Amino acid sequence: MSLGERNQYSINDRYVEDAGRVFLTGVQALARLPIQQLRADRRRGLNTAALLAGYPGSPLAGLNFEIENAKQLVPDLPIVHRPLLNEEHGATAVMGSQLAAEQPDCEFDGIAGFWYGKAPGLDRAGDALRHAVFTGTSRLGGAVAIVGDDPAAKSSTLPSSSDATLFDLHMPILYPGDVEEILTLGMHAISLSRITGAWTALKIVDAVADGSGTLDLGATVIEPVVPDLEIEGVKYEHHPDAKLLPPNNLALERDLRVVRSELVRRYTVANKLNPVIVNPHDAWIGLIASGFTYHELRHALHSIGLRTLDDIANAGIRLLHLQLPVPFDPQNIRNFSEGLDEILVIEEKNPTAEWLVKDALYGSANQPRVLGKTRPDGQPLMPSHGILDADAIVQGLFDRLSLRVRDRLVEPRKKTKQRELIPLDVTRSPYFCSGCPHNSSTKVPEDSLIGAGIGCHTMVLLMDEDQVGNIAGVTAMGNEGMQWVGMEPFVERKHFIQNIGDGTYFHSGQLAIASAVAANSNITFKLLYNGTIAMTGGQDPKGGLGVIEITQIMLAQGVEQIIITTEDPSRYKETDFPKEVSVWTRERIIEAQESLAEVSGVTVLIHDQACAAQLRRT
Ligand SMILES: Cc1ncc(C[n+]2csc(CCOP(=O)(O)OP(=O)(O)O)c2C)c(N)n1
Ligand code: SF4
Repeated sequence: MSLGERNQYSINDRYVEDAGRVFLTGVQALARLPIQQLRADRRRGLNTAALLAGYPGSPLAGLNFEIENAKQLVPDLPIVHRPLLNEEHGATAVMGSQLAAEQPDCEFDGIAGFWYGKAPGLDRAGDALRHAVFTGTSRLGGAVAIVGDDPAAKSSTLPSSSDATLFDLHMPILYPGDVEEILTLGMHAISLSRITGAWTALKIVDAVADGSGTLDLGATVIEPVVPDLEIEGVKYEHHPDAKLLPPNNLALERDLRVVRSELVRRYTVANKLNPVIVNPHDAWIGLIASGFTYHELRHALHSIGLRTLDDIANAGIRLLHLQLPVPFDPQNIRNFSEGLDEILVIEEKNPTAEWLVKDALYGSANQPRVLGKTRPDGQPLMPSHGILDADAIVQGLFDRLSLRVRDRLVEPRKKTKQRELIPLDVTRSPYFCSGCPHNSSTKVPEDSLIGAGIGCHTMVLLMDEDQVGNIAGVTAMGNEGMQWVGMEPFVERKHFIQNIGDGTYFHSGQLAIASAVAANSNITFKLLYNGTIAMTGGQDPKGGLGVIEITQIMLAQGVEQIIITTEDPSRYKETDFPKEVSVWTRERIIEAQESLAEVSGVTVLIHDQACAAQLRRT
């Protein structure tokens, strides 16, 4: 039924309905996934539940908010959302959801577990996820890591692509390229995890998370094919096992590398997850791409005149769409390569698939030339940095195709010449919101050396030294101040000021303060207490505490002295604090830092002022 044919359409249909056309963003499709899975389970007579856990400040553009919205619309479904203090805690909670099904008092047949986080969260949670992967998943539960990649670093300190990390974590990667594929591949991710006992990963790039589309829900229903599960004469069924000491952990390793990975291969083949889209009998070149990059490749082909699948076939191109790019079936690649002169692998950042293709073909007769990041003469072909969109793909693609079918191609459109910019009297770089507490809190005494922290206040990197001090750069979240521990013994300067947001403090930063005490460091942490995880959309920090409680923890950890600066000192009573803590008006923030710099050891300035954007929202 089309949207127009319906008498009424409600935006809630995207979560409530099971059939018909709905409009969804990528993030909404992710929030719909557990609903769709539990409904499919109920149709099969299964009494399953779902757990979603992660760090709310590591959202895929507000996934945590969307999960809450979706949950409320389906009160009949047992969906539990547990935003936690940081990413590794979320990963371990999802591991627990798989262990729950092994307990005799478990109330459900299985729990579908979803971990969510951005690429830095994946890096951070690596150890926790590795433990969860070894432990494995339950037959009617399943565990999926939803990983947000930001290849152009639009909202991150570093550009990211998680393929190599996920590969190393032994997680098969399913890579959707649009909203519909989020649902189909998301359903496969759960099914694959249940059948094989392996954790699976859904790689979501920002363009797909932020994208949107209207789709027919019927097209997202999958009927998974269960492959042959017999290994060494026995039908395999994984039982999650977290007794991770020898000899059990070694048995689990064998099981993971030998058995579960083989079942993943069989599932991929049985469910035709890596289809050959175009296969002309006279193909001379093969193109391989995945997810968002596959769709961008199709745009690039379109822009040089190969608009339809027939055009592509007539140019002698064989086209492979890897929906599960890692690990793929080597035989699949060997079949694909038959009769080809050349294979071009188009993937962002690391040449992970390119290496796997070469590995699959190594030693086979008449193997085609495999290209990806470089041309045969070693010159760059496909960029290994930044975002790999159609514009970035098209020239290299055109050059390779021109070798044989130049007459069928249209010259790539030259980039329009950059228009000359008229110089303005005023230039404006990104800046804090009006009324932002960081306007006051980032003021520093002259000649200070400052560590920037993660959060809105990272923008000090873009600001004048006169205003925010000499910035020594930024660290990974939770490591604030540790760069000074490594610098301090080797420089004449005796003191350092480190900015740290309260969201970061509760996530992991409090350990950095304890580490600085352990290292006898001479440092002032400036805790920018704005009451929210502001930069990622204004989430509540989980495990958050008030200023008074924080001062108690810090003093117990060995912090020497604390000054609280605030616009309203009457907020606190003198009796709230011991003698090491004092409350000053925010106008004295520079004097406060000068005073703390005179104290040897670790000192803290807590700037207590709410996020202005959050105040406007509430
Ligand atoms: C390990 C990790 N997880 C998540 C993020 C995403 N992230 C970027 S900024 C930020 C917010 C930090 O909040 P807070 O420390 O309170 O500073 P504010 O934005 O409020 O100034 C987060 C969570 C990250 N960079 N690293
Ligand atoms: S969102 Fe809040 S903390 Fe971030 S710049 Fe705006 S007012 Fe400041």
